[in-house]
Amino acid sequence: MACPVKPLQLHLILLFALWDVCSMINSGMLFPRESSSREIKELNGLWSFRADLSPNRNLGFEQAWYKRRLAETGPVLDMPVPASYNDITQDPKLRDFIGWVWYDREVVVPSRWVADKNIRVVLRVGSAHYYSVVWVNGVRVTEHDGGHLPFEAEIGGVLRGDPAAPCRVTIAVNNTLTLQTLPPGNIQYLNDPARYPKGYFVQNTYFDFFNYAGIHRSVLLYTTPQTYVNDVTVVTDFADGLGTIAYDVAVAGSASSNASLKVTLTDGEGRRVATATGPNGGLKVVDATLWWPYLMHERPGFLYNMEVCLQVAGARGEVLEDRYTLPVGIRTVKVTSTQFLINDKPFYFHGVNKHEDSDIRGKGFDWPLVVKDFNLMKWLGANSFRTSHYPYDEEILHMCDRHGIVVIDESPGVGIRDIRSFGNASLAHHLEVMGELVTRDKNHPSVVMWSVANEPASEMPPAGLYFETVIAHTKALDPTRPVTYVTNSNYARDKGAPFVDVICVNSYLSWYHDPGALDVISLQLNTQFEEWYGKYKKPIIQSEYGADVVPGLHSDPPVMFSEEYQVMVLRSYHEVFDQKRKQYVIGELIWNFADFMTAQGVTRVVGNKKGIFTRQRQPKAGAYTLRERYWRIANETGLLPPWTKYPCSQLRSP
Ligand code: BDP
Repeated sequence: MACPVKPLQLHLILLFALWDVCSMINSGMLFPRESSSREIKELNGLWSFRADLSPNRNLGFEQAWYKRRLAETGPVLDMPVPASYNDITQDPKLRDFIGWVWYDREVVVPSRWVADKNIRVVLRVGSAHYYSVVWVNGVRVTEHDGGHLPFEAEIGGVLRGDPAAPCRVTIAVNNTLTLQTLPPGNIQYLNDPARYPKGYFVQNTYFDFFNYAGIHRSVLLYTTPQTYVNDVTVVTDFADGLGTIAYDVAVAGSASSNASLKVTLTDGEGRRVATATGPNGGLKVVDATLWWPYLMHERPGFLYNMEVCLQVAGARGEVLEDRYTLPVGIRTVKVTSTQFLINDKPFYFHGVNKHEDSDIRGKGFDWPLVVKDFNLMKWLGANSFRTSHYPYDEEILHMCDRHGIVVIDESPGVGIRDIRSFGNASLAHHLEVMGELVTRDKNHPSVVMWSVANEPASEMPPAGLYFETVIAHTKALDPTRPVTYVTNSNYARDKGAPFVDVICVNSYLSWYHDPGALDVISLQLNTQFEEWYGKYKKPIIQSEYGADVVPGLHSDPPVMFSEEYQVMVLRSYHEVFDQKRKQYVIGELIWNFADFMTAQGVTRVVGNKKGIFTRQRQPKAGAYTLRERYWRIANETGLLPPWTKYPCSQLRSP
């Protein structure tokens, strides 16, 4: 007879397994937080700005604009940070500009930060699109390839070089895309002198959103001690009411080998619930409160606080400390051949696809917009969204953690459609981006799945090996979450589908296919699901569907672009979802939450109009259809707090 494993032994085995996982996940880039040992100074506001309009866009480097104040080398504009620069002025040249733009500003740095050699001063840029080079007082401190993830540099050494000098930060940003960037693009010179002026070029892209550029997220300075908490990784689990948090702390700095570490977990009321010592280990939480999605449980988004306290002895025997607090949600994610399980309970994604996009700001982070969008998602009864088609600001993920909004976290791998974008250089960059993304977002309980790409040319021969490699790499970085990419191709030719955990499929029936033919949706959607499931036996999310609406346009019988037509498309899809969600369809994400700006083209009327909200966040008729449905599903499947029970009498039909 097999020797029974006692519960305690089981937990130890589990914890050891989780520690292994923790140590596999990448290191670095903790979200900056204030603590007794860390200070933050935001550099948001007005910066000086100039686009380099020279023919080769290289004048700024040739004349070394970073060596002096930008205002001393030519005319400058006021430019808000964070914001895209494109829609800030009346100048069409700036809206459509391609090449280097230059930002600078001076910062008053507290003299204590410079005088105290035990302080590290870090300059952090939340994101700048696409390629950035950063100087402090004319010294190049870092550069970064990629438009949607943070980068930073320690600048204490530069500041101490001349403590009397003001701290001038210069950032040059270039939005040129190549076949090896993510997303890819290419510059095409139009050389016909009869049709185009000399040197005329355009940037071709293979994605459907405006290539907004500039410094899109917060720029800040933060401090840490010289020996500091460089990274924290947590992996959570639970069994029989006992929650487990396996943690791994990476310490950096000269005295890191002598550091001692204490980890303290507190609950929402600040009560201490578990402690541990050492750089890695496990916390056990008796009667753990789990992290649950919005509308799945009475208490969604529960977070503990895990404080890491690092101590080292200073030169004079004094104790030097670093403290960093990470919010932690205890939850598990699993996938079967027909279900997506959160905390071992089936989870159905009833949500949206979004963009970081709004009037004037473009892709610039904006708190009022973020909070409004969360209120709208809650109003709608949405429990999830996909970060189509690039990683969003980390503040948004913190909101998701706190509100229980589930996230499919997507890389900027959108529009990989040219065969040359499947080469080694592209692959190497894609792996690097997945590393940066997982490093940044690995601890967010709201993030339940990685999406490595959207609608790549997955039928092309190199796609199989390419995506097998990217997906395997992502799973090696984070074995705790499923991985997908979002497809739109014919299932029979999809080379990457064997490697994903969940099939995410986009389709625009009665729109791009059979325009106007609402009566084919049911049959075609049914065929789509049966074929994908029949071939791969994996759960399926309808990751995009929808129809453009010019708000206020009405037509009965419905015609394309009218509010009624969008409603009919949605209802036709919903009928099929309702049959298939009893089997293997695990979610539906509308395309799109709100109208958004695109490049100009004959199929776009001042942007993509498939939003259920306008770009100004006013509901179209489709929003009410979706709201009625999402609340009905939530009432059927969730355990709702009494105050969220949706009174059906208030539902408005279009
Ligand atoms: C899908 C793309 C999305 C587009 C959408 C559309 O994934 O980025 O915006 O089509 O055309 O295929 O509206």
